[in-house]
Amino acid sequence: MSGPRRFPRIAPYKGPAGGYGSLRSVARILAEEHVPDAIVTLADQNKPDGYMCVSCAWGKPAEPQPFEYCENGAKATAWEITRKRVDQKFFETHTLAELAGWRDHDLEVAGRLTMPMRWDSATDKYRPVSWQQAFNEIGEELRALQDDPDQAIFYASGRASLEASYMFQLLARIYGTNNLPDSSNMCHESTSVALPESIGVSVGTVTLQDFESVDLMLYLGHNVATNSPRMLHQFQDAKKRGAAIISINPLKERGLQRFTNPQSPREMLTFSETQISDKILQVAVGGDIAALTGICKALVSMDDAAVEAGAAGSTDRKALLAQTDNDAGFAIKAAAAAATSRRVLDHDFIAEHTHGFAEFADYCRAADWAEIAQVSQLGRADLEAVAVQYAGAGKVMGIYGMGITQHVAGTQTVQMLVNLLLLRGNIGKTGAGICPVRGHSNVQGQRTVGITEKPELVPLDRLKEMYGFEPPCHEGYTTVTGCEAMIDGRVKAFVALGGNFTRAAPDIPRVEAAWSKLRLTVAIATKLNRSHIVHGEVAYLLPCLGRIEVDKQASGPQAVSMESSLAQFHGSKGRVAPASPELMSEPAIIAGIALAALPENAKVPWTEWVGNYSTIRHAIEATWPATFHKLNENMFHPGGIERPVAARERKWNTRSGKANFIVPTQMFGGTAENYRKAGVLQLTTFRSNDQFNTSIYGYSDRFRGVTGTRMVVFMNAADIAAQGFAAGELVDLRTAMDDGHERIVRGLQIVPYDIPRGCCGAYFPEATPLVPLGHHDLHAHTPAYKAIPVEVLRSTTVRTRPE
Ligand SMILES: Nc1nc2c(c(=O)[nH]1)N[C@H]1C(S)=C(S)[C@@H](COP(=O)(O)OP(=O)(O)OC[C@H]3O[C@@H](n4cnc5c(=O)[nH]c(N)nc54)[C@H](O)[C@@H]3O)O[C@H]1N2
Ligand SMILES: Nc1nc2c(c(=O)[nH]1)N[C@H]1C(S)=C(S)[C@@H](COP(=O)(O)OP(=O)(O)OC[C@H]3O[C@@H](n4cnc5c(=O)[nH]c(N)nc54)[C@H](O)[C@@H]3O)O[C@H]1N2
Ligand SMILES: [Mo]
Repeated sequence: MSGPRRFPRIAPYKGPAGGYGSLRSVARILAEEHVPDAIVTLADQNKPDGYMCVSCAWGKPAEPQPFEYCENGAKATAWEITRKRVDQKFFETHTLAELAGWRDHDLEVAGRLTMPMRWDSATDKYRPVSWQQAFNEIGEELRALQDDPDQAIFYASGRASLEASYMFQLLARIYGTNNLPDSSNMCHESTSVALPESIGVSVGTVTLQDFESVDLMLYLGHNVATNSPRMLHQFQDAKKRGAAIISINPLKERGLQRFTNPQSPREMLTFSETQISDKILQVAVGGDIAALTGICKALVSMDDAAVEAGAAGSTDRKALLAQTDNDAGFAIKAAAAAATSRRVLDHDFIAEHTHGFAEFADYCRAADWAEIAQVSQLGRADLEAVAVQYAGAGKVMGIYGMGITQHVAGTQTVQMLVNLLLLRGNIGKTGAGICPVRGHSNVQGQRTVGITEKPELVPLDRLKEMYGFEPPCHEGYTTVTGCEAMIDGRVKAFVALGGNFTRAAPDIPRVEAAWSKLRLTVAIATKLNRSHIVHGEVAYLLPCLGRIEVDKQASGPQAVSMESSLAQFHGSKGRVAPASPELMSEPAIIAGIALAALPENAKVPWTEWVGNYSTIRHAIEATWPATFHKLNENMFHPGGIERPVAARERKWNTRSGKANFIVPTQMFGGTAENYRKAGVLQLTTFRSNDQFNTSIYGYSDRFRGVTGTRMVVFMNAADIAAQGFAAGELVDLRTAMDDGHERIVRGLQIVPYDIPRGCCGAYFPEATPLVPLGHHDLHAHTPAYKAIPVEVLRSTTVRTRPE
């Protein structure tokens, strides 16, 4: 085992996001992974003719920076092209029972998987198996379940290319199931359910160019410096142009505060920083609907005041100001001042393009300021000030991440943000729009090429016509319903195209227990992780090429394509030698399983596809001709191929034919159970700066000042004192929800932190055992990894070693 052996160090970080801290951190990981020369490789990252970063999904500009990568993109690259290997000897040395005691970090840092393996029950070790034998046996296992194909789940983590993903969904559907959950189910599914209802598209409407003219960015629930650092360039440029950013986040994340561009010699040498947020509103965890309601309420009352002013004879401004002085506060005054000349809301847009405004405005008028303040923990004056700034900005974006989507009311929160944008026509206008920041580098694209449990999102008729089979038309499992089915014993087989399902899904102990009872687990993966150590009765480990590696097939080196968060398709060419000569590409592995598991079907050219990926792209184009136009021809075009997004053109593919205002049904984003009960805190789980989801790179969350451990809970000093604890003390967290299962995470060290009272934070996946499976978004089924009611208990754990 490797990894830090220092005891934890907790001390506030004084540097900006980016800057020298970023360079040091990159240098450290390149050294640890033995790839000091990776700098040469990195020069190609996110370039029009290079490879697309395996970290986040942020857009790739037509005119890239000299180095279009960030600290965490460089870490992700080093993690993939590491010189360390998990070879036959590694598995000869360690039983799985022994590996079960290793930390997530230790498993992955061991290096790249090198050869196909099958678990051997006699020795409790993974043993080498030939590719063909693995395919044949997997095929046989899957065929044995064919009488009810819904016994198998085909999961995809959002990294695989459009080409591999297209083949994977076809494999599942020809097999007979729509059980195609992907990491999106745990991530932005709330977006994918919310936006079609609100504006008729499932993706954001903002392009990179829009950042060149935006006036105001409302930025909610996303940690830019850690999770999409390249976005800081757009933020910085916009700020320098005079645009404003208002952040709504329980934490004052460093990237919301200050940034030094590590690629700018001038900024580095002069230690100059850009202030990113003009204002950070520290909303309570789960308080966003309330906060957005407050802003909308202020706007509606400003607009109502304008109407009144007009009716009262708009010349008498002074009298109106005097009249409002006593009661309604300064926002109304501002409105009154403006009222003589114009309304606050964009009524032309509302009349022509939207539906449901009257009801929404009534909801806002009726909303109670006291409740808004209580749930959001934000002052009325602060929310009114945002409303005034919003009303004065021509072009506004709503940008958001997991702090918004991973809630019981996640879908409603996204729709509430859209409501706010619609009030002033901020959708379908240059420089404005809704901007969900997606996670995995191709998670959006996987949905676009059919990886979804919802059959209505896929042109089944086209698939039937092209491939001559009867596609299943009943809904498949989401992540949550899939876990329930596993726990109930209805699911027997799990085929994973990447990812680390048992660490990513909620309720880890229950899911792990069900996982180890599966008949078959198949992992197509680059690195060893917990989901391979906990395994089914029959288990295969199929190591694949990463995207940065050269992928040589019959017709020569292949390229792949993907879709960014900003709905652009990009090509990607691998450039380093494969980690092992025995690796296969993801398309080749999927084809191998398909040929072994499915009945013969000459209409599906699996082998031809593997020989030449451009033929897969032709098939993708033929399946979705309106979305994929000239994918092969233009995928290396600088800036990528822009995917048509109807809402950008103010074409609303909704049932009403308009953009819909949607009234939320609850003010708090979590559950009512134990909300505001004495001693109960709302826990939010999030990433450190030293991980990619379940891949733990190291133990330094630099920006939050936590080094050497991940077993911490961030708490407000007043809550620590009120509950009789002390900073640095070890505590246990217990979920305060009663569904017959006790959920405890033991031995977390208290870190006093600037987080609203009644809330606390901890790292994903260490705190995930606290998330009940039943605690999920009401509409989208996204697990609610944020706003989990927990109690803090005195711990019986004694720290014997770090972590
Ligand atoms: N380096 C790196 N990059 C990544 C990833 C990674 O792990 N490492 N993961 C990728 C993936 S798959 C994804 S989905 C994204 C995730 O990127 P983020 O969306 O940033 O995800 P989290 O780390 O969960 O951080 C959530 C943020 O929301 C805030 N928050 C928590 N609760 C609330 C709330 O109730 N309301 C509001 N307004 N804010 C809240 C937290 O303080 C935190 O700043 O990043 C992607 N990029
Ligand atoms: N508590 C809590 N839980 C969460 C979240 C949270 O905020 N809080 N966030 C959720 C979110 S947003 C997401 S997206 C999920 C993430 O869930 P997943 O996508 O399932 O998990 P990852 O950690 O990204 O998967 C890492 C593994 O992917 C494999 N891998 C890496 N690169 C490749 C590749 O190129 N090909 C293949 N085939 N395999 C590869 C490696 O084996 C690695 O171990 O977790 C969710 N879980
Ligand atoms: Mo994600």
